[in-house]
Amino acid sequence: MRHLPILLALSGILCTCAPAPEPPAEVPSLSELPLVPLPAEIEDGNESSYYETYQGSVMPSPDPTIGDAQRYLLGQLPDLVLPLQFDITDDLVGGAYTIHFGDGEIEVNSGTREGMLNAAKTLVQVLHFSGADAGAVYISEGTIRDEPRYPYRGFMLDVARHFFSVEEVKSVIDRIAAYKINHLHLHLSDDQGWRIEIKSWPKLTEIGGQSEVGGTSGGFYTQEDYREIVDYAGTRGITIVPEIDMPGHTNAALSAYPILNADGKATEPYTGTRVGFSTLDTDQDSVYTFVDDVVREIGALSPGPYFHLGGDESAATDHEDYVKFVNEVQQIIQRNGKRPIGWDEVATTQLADSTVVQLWAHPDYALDAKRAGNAVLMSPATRAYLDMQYDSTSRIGLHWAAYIPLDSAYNWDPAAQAEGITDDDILGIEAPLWSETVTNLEDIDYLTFPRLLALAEVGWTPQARRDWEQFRRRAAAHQEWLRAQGIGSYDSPRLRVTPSDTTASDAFPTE
Ligand code: TNX
Repeated sequence: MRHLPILLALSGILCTCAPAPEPPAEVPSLSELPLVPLPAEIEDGNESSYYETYQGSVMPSPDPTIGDAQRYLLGQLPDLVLPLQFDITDDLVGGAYTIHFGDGEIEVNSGTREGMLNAAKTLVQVLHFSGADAGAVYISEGTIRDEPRYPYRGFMLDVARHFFSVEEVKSVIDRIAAYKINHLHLHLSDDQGWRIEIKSWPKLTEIGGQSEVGGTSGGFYTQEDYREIVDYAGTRGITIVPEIDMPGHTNAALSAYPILNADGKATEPYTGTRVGFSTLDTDQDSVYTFVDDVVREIGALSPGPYFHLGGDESAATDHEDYVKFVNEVQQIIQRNGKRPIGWDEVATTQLADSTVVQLWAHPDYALDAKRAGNAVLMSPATRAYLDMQYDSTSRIGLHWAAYIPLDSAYNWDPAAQAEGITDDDILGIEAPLWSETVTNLEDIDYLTFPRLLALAEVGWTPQARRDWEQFRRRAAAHQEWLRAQGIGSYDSPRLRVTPSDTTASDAFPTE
């Protein structure tokens, strides 16, 4: 174990150092705190411990393994200085970390930047639910030993059907990072709009960026905007996954460049919500030049390993052409140094070794992917689609896959979605928010919260530790906290039921 100095240290900070106040009558044990997602293991001690907190500032460590976690904490709890020590412990790999509370000191251990950031996110919740915002704090002694079930926990924002500004995307990043979501998939193009500047094909945004669903004016990210999003996400532990949906879902590109179209004519901009009517001309060399330029430019702006090629609902492409196209595009992505991801239909092509198949509608295709030795990302529309309505009274959202009340978003196991697919085959889970009916941050919050909490826990917490009744109580505490932060979480009847109302699901009011 390499020890690094106490980092949020106390020296040099002026304090009045009053004696510790009497502990409150009840200090909740660590395992009673409403942490979401629930850590893998919590060991409660017998005592509670008093932590002096100070108003002050600290210099984050120059070592990013620790410094980024410290910056995250400072961003969440400005001016709160705690007796907190970060130690790099090489055997805690991936997202794993431990936090030990005792003797007036908090010790955080991890071997990675990601693990330290996860620890910081847990600490923010521990401190909040222990009342640390008020100043000094009592916290029960004990140890949290935590690691994620899956390495990939994602949220997808469709910025194509409706465009969302850089500021809105940053707000989304802040919200999802708190629940240890570590990938933000941006659906950057579709029939209704092209949202990212490509310098070698400028009309994509000059023309294709102007429209959106409903005929309101769209928008796009300049490459500088996109970089700003990538950096903002990165410092909060989130990797951006760019998606350019092809060969279908391409009307915006076809309206900007007639050369991409089989008949050589530009299409009209499209502002409706139909799918499956557009296709790139898969027979043309210039189409592959186009794809290569787009992948190269976006890839150069994206430090993350993935490039999502879409590949869904290509009803206007002959299957033979679809296979040829997706095969070629996987090669282009790999040549540009990235790992392809595609919606589950891409499993009908010849999968490249590294391609990840994202299950949304077809468990059979996911099984084909597993058989071919490829990893699967779980986004079953009936559980994980945040654009599905909670019930028939939801003010926005669709319901073609299902109504998804909160317990339905919680009560599923990614390893039980397709016969034969186990955790070893699963890279992680992702919760997509398609934006046909979503126009602003308030809409995003309404459909995302509290369901994202359920999905974050599906992706993080060991299946054996997950329990709906227990989650419901923790989620209710978060609902209150979200609201206090101005985040308009949907008022789920599932959270309004009092704990004495037992577990009978038919006791719930309709959602
Ligand atoms: C299906 S899911 C789509 C999207 C729509 C979504 C609406 C998928 C790969 N394709 O084009 O926006 O349904 O829920």
